[in-house]
Amino acid sequence: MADDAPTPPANYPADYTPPKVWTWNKESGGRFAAINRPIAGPTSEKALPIGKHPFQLYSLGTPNGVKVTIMFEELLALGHTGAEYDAWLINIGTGDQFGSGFVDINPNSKIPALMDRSGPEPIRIFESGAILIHLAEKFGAFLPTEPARRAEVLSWVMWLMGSAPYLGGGFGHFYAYAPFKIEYAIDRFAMETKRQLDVLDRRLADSEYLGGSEYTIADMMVWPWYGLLAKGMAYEAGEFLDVQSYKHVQRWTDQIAARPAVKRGRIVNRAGDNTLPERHDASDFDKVGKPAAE
Ligand SMILES: N[C@@H](CCC(=O)N[C@@H](CS)C(=O)NCC(=O)O)C(=O)O
Repeated sequence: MADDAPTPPANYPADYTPPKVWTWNKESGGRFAAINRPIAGPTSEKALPIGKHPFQLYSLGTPNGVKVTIMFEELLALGHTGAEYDAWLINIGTGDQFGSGFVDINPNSKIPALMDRSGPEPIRIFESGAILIHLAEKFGAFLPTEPARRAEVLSWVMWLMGSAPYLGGGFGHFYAYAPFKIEYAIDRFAMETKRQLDVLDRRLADSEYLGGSEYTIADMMVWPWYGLLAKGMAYEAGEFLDVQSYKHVQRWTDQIAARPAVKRGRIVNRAGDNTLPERHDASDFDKVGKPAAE
């Protein structure tokens, strides 16, 4: 190295170099350390409950879970009575996602997971994007059939599946959940998150919804992540990311938040005031004391 070359920054811990082969010899630290592990598969025998409706959803009201409850509530609001569903709570903090019954539906041990029991043979579906596409195709709703419009919607659906892990697993993890702050990691993922917000902002400057002039599964996929981020409701990072400057994202976020089905869907599988930890009937919303009028 030349004498005037800048000194490279220290690793953290300063004496750390990655070993030849990584081994799981300690908890990683951070908010979700207790449920992180480097192997898949069930850790306990645990059957899942089955309710009375054609669709059995096993989930939690996180941004990934909310996509599906919004879709069900939107379908029901359109009059698709065949979209009635039971929503069961999967507590990922206590490891419900590693029970054998859940792993049978989702070998990836993550919510949301859906059993479609409406036909002669039950169908399992995991990955929120696959679930929304399955429901959209089944009910012929929220996914255009005309090739160009359909391609646009599916492009945004896949954009979300590829982008959200940078927001949640990247920015959210290092900004809010990691046991200490690492400037390099926060800078890297803040830059990417802002770039993604700008992608959405430019699209929404030209188009009322992500897929075009109609509300579709693309909006239902993206809103729970980037809409909540835009309102400062994710990672307490509104000011840090200057979310107010994304004006078109703000307009679209408010428009979708005002939909009655979205208001219902976002309180399902959550604990706390004015929420429904489980949902087994449309009348369950009355118990919350805040039924959203159509
Ligand atoms: N790509 C998946 C992501 C699902 C996901 O990450 N779910 C999280 C909650 S938001 C989870 O279940 N985490 C539990 C774990 O990692 O053990 C999807 O869209 O369905």
